[in-house]
Amino acid sequence: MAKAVKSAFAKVKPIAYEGPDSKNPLAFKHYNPEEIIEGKSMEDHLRFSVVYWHTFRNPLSDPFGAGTALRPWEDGTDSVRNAQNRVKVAFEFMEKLGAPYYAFHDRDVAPEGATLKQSNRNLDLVAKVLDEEQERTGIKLLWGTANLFSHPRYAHGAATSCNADVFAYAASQVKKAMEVTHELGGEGYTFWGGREGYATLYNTDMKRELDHLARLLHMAVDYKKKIGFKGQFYIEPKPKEPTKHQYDSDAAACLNFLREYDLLEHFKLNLETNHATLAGHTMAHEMDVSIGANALGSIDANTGDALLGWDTDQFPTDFYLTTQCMLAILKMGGFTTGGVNFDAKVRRESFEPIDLFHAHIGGMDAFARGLRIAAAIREDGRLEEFVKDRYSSWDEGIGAKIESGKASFDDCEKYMLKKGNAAKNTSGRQEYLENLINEFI
Ligand code: XUL
Ligand code: CO
Repeated sequence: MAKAVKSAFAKVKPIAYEGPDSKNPLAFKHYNPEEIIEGKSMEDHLRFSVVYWHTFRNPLSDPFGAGTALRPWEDGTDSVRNAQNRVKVAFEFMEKLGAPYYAFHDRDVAPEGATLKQSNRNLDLVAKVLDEEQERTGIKLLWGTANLFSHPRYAHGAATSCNADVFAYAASQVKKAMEVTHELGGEGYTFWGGREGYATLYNTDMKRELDHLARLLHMAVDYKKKIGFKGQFYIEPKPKEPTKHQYDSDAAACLNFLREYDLLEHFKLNLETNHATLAGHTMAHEMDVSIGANALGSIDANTGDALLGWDTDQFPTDFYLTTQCMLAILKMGGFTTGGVNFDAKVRRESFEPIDLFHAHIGGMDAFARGLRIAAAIREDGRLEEFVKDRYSSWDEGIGAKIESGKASFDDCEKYMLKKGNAAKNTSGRQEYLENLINEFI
């Protein structure tokens, strides 16, 4: 039985901003929540969120060995009581860290029961403690979601399963997860593809599976209206893992799917860095694609490893990456419902509870530094000016006529016959621009 833990992190004081010269590993060097940047506090720009699944449920196992995580507050059972106790530990951690938000899957916070009814009851019992702890600390729910991929029933997918009963189970699970997210005042609800994809086309009716996925999302849209949930729905792209081909493979594929099935007005995207790189894109690319469709909602902040080809979900520490993310977020005018959600895990070798603090402090500092750098680049203005200038031929003359739809093929030909040849190109100046960015890093 779990000991009623008074304090799981008794030796850790609330993490404070001590500035870039501090040598204290349990202090922020860059994240200064109240500091105003571009008219808004750092806290409001970044809206940091801790994920329940990696930070409190990941045993740190890998395909070659058992979990290494030392979590002294765990009693080793999958009981509701242990789950309720863990909630208190989680909130102590988040409170000391100073994270304003968290995110969870239904099955991270409460154990799965033998039946749907039991699972729902377990979730209610734990959600009660989540509610109390949110109330006590002021920490809010960024988004909730349902785990539709761990249980063996989901081996062939959930909404895209060949087994209609599995769809019905998944729909019931999403219904309950949405209700709990709503009760806890969640600002969003995420649909990550889980096992919605295929392992081989020999056994797959892809069109039928995609129709079913859209059906589940339409049901969710209807139910959202029914219960009056005002949070934002997100789709989270990922190209592979666990399936060979995930249907929500990247931002462009998700946007196309949402448009095709008349769902675009109801969803935004939750982009994850390691998913972008698995898809062969940079995070900046995925963010730009989404911003172009007015569909960037939130980000799962992590990073992969350049030498490992899988979803390592490491904490982000690279200032170039966080600068690019923050340039995109500032460009879109900031988050509304979304935030910087650390869908990241400590590595198997970092198994002590204190490593959870080091990891989050590093990620928060990296994003705070990225925010400062991005704001400085914007204030300097040379980067923006360069891009503006690069397209200046579109601001007048034939360019303006084409852009506004007032020029036909005939007009283009007439213009070019008279001019004889196109104006000379100018250099793209990539090296100059890379040097310019380095001035700020
Ligand atoms: C899996 C992943 C998920 C989603 C939520 O790669 O990113 O944790 O963020 O289901
Ligand atoms: Co994620």
